[in-house]
Amino acid sequence: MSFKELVFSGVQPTGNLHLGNYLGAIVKFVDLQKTHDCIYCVVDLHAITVWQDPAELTKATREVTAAFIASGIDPKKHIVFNQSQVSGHAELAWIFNCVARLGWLNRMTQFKEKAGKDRENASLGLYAYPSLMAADILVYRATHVPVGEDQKQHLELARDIAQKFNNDFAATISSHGFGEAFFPQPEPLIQGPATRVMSLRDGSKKMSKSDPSDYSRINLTDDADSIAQKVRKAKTDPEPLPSEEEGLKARPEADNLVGIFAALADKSRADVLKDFGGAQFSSFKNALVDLSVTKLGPIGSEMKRLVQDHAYIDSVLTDGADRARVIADKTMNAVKDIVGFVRK
Ligand code: AQP
Repeated sequence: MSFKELVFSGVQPTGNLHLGNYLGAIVKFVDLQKTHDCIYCVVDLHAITVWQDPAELTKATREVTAAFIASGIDPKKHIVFNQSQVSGHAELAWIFNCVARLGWLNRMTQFKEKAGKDRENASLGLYAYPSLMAADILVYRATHVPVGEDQKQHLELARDIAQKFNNDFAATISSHGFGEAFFPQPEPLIQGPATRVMSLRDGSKKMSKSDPSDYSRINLTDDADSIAQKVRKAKTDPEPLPSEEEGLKARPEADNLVGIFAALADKSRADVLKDFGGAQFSSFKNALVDLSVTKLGPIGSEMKRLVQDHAYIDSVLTDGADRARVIADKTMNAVKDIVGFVRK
């Protein structure tokens, strides 16, 4: 069965939107607008799987929306909204909780990392997070999902859930005229030189919103001075840059900075090394500061301007939610018929 191509992805409103979120996800969101219909969601239901201060959650929701728009996402041509305004996400997630197996969720490494040692005290929502993520995608029957490398396992789970739903309900899917499969197998789009941007302080750790050190990440709202300071303080090793990619192996910090440069300049790592092979980090870092400030500066300024305009941002989210709901409701009506729920 073929499905109409549709892109879906989400970003959590949990503060400190950083270069990893930008290069791993948002840049790709912007690109995909040229070729696909796209739905981009501020996933506030995901955010509350760990405690969020309500006022901060509201602020961060507007900030992520502003980041989308400032980066070049067009909320008129595509759909931008916050998850909690479309109840189909939570409804479908419950049905998927009854399709997914405990054994599948037990294998999720992100839960293990985020719950840490105090697993008994983690929220049930944090455990069920990947089932909600499957619902986010599949409530639109989306076929393509641009994400960073860290979301690969969750995407695989979404595919397993879609497959099991299609198998478990094969008879009613067919009798209601949906052919052999109701849900598509969503494809992860994990491409380019920066699918996993690492911490500037430790090349073995992912750049992350929750890292206590602000020097570990470049925030989208950082000004030119902060960007310069963070890049100049970024951990490196004593060797000059290699001329070939092979030479980046076993040099995680060098690999990370070259990958960031490549992604910002829209080049390959190999091309960056053609220009900087043999250079000392001091001169490479100067070039990286210039490039980062040129690329991120205008986005940060536009974000700061947009977040002040609550009325505009909230109208984008409400308008997007109205349009998303039309698609989600259609899916939910079909799912309810397939599962056997009585409805109006
Ligand atoms: N370091 C990264 N490199 C590349 N892509 C990344 N993404 C996140 N970090 C990196 C991608 O950004 C998108 C949105 O992420 P999210 O907001 O849903 O949540 P996250 O992955 O939990 O972000 P953080 O910074 O890692 O938060 P904490 O600190 O809470 O764990 C996703 O597509 C993600 O892959």
